[in-house]
Amino acid sequence: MSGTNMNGRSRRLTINEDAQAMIDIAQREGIETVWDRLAAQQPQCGYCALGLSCRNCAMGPCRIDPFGEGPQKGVCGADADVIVARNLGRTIAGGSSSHSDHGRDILETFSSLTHGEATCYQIADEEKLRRLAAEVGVATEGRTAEDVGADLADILLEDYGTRRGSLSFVGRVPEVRRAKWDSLGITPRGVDRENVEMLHRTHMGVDNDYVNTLLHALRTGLSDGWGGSMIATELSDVMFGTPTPVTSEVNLGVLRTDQVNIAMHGHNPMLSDVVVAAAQDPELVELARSLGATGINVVGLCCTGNELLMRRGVPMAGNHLMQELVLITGALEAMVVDYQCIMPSIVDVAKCYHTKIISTSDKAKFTGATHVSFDPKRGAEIAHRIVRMAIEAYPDRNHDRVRIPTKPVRMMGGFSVEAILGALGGTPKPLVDAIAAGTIRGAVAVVGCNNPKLPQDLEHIELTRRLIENDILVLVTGCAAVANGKAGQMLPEAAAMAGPGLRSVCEALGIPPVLHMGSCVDNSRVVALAAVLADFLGVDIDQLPLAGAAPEWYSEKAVAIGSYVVASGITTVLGVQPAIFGSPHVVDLLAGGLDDVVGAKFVVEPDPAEAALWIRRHIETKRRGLGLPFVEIETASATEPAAGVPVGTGSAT
Ligand code: BF8
Ligand code: SF4
Repeated sequence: MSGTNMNGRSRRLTINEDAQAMIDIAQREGIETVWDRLAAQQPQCGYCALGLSCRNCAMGPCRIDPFGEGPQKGVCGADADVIVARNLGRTIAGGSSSHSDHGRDILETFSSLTHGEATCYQIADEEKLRRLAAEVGVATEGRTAEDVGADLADILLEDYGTRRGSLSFVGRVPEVRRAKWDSLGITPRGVDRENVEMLHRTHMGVDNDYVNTLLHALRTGLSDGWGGSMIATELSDVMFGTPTPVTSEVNLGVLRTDQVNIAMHGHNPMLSDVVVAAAQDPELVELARSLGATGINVVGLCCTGNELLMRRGVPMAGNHLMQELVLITGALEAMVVDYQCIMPSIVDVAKCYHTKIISTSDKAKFTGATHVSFDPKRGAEIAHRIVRMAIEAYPDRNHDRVRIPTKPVRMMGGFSVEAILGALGGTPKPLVDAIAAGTIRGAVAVVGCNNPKLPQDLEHIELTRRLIENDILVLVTGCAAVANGKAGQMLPEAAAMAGPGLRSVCEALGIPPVLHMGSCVDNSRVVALAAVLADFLGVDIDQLPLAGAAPEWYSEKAVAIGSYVVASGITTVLGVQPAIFGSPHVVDLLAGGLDDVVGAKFVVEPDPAEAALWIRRHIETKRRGLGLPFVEIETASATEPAAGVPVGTGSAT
């Protein structure tokens, strides 16, 4: 659309036509984006990339020389192992806390709702509410949904503290796995407790044994996956509805030239859901018309976009690296944000247009943005105000600068565990039978972010393509799901891209070979599904032919997810190297020794072809272990991480 090629730079940065067009415009018009800033940061700090720098106290900052010539200990005496383990522990606590605090916000609103406050929210799935309540021991017979919900909320609020021996949803974990966690001392007790303890242990002079620190890091991750994130997912389902299959559209083509466009960016559905409702208010639609627009178009970005797509079929503008580029369309009246993964730079990009950046969480203010403090108890009223602000910006739009570069692609979402089991007739048996027969070899969760160090979406798409064509079912969440959607891999017709076995199953059920399970907190659905399959077969999760992959991860939250997925027994392949390679001992533990204790480990493989081969081999090994028919996969080359120069950290510019 721009007619310019800019020496092919944009084609190296992203595989998507919509993003390429916007990057070309940004470059032509001198608008700075994430890729420019990544280039300006080169060379990035090698000590930090290896995890070898520490600034946990004022005797530092310290660094360890990876070549053995300079200092081998920090001022306090901490060596490479201690420093790398502490840094990783704090990273996991950062990610786990983010998901869990999001979960707490949902939980507190749910609690208010059961006490007759927060009246703009409802109990949308009472059946699920009663099921969850019964699961954690709340009496349900003859009681109102509100009374049951109030007791459920109290129990889950206690899960954040330390009153209980272990988290409520740990009861979903197969007994044999729980016993493993108990013997390692990593059963998560309280959500806040594990995170606070991680910060305590990593203060100078506390936990100076890297193995001990890393075990607690796993427990901290588990408090996210089976705690904060799971609470966020389950109560969002209760309040907003448990997702069922739904078709929508994705990429920048979802914006409308003749409508007020509002992008919802961030994570928490409490805000985005009421904004979607307000945008349908006839009074506000009429206001938009009176100002020359034909209507109001709400679109999603990142994980709150996934929440809206999964439950409401709201179209998706894009994933992480699209947040600046969507502004460059000139077609957005407002970008409304809550928290997490929102680049501060959006305020500067928006200044080049008429677009309002509206921040809403008192935890997440952006200098230069308009702040509208969101209070769930006045959710509907505040959402109206926000939509009105967007509409009032429409007359300021410069229509000559509106550039919507592509037509949208259709995609299907809505595959909650309940929806997947529903599609199978209410039991995992058909899926287990298909896996046992080898029609489907196994399943892989491909999750996580975009990272500007890699060509946007390339790894997600290529890894997924290779897995489905080899009859491996792919489950996706977060920004990965958006990548697959843009590539057309998430439609029932995409069954044609799958191998003959997976194709036949998808065609029989009318489902895509790549199932969208939701936002990043919804990775809790992935581990819950794994637990259901393991229980059905009477085995532990690590025996199942499963794997995880985070090909383009960037966020602390992704590290927390990886840690609970691995601790739950699912080996996970990372496409970007984590900052641990300064300690060969830590690498050996995470990429090797862990397998002996939790039955899973981390693998780093940036090449999607190699990653797919490694995963296929892993899945066939698990099949063999279960006594199922297996095939020998031609051996993949170097796949396990080894200490050395980090990969996946160079600039793609
Ligand atoms: O929680 S996948 S870039 S938006 S961290 Fe962020 Fe990564 Fe996207 Fe959602 Ni998840
Ligand atoms: Fe240096 Fe130790 Fe302080 Fe870290 S904790 S900054 S290694 S003295």
